[in-house]
Amino acid sequence: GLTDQEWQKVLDIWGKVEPDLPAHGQEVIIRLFQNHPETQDKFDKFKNLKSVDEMRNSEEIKKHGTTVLTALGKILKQKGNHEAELTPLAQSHANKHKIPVKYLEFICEIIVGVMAENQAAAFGPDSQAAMRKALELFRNDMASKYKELGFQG
Ligand code: HE5
Repeated sequence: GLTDQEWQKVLDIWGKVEPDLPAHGQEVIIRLFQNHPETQDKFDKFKNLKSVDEMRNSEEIKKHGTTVLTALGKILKQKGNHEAELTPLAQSHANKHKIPVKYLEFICEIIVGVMAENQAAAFGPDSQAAMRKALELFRNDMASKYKELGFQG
């Protein structure tokens, strides 16, 4: 788990991201599709978007990015006691959307990267390390749920 100090760092930096969630979310999804094109195939809605320009102009991408980061923020705020928030997410991502753990790794790394660019001053090495730990905990717990559900993600 994380120490109280580490959670403090995670929630401090998240507080800086939150006012600008749609911009961060949009960037995260676009970068996920650019860096890992196979992830785009999981989205029926977004499969047809070819260029970065088209992605930037898609309100749906911005909306989905906001949805993803809102869900993640709710989980982070539980400071590890996120069972109630995680369960429905694991169920839908395992059973319905079929999102491998590897894709969760991709998106988490991109989230850290986008935060580092947009919040350079506030997101120092110790904050980055704390955020990485929190995201690792999230992924590990998702992976355990996947296993329970029989999804070899
Ligand atoms: O599952 C839902 O609610 C419990 C539906 C809305 C939702 C989706 C859908 C939410 C809240 C999240 N995702 C959240 C979330 C947090 C982690 C970091 N996601 Zn999600 N997703 C949804 C992730 C990570 C992640 C990685 C990848 C490749 N996710 C995906 C893919 C994905 C897909 C395909 C969908 C459903 C399609 C959709 O809503 O398209 C607009």
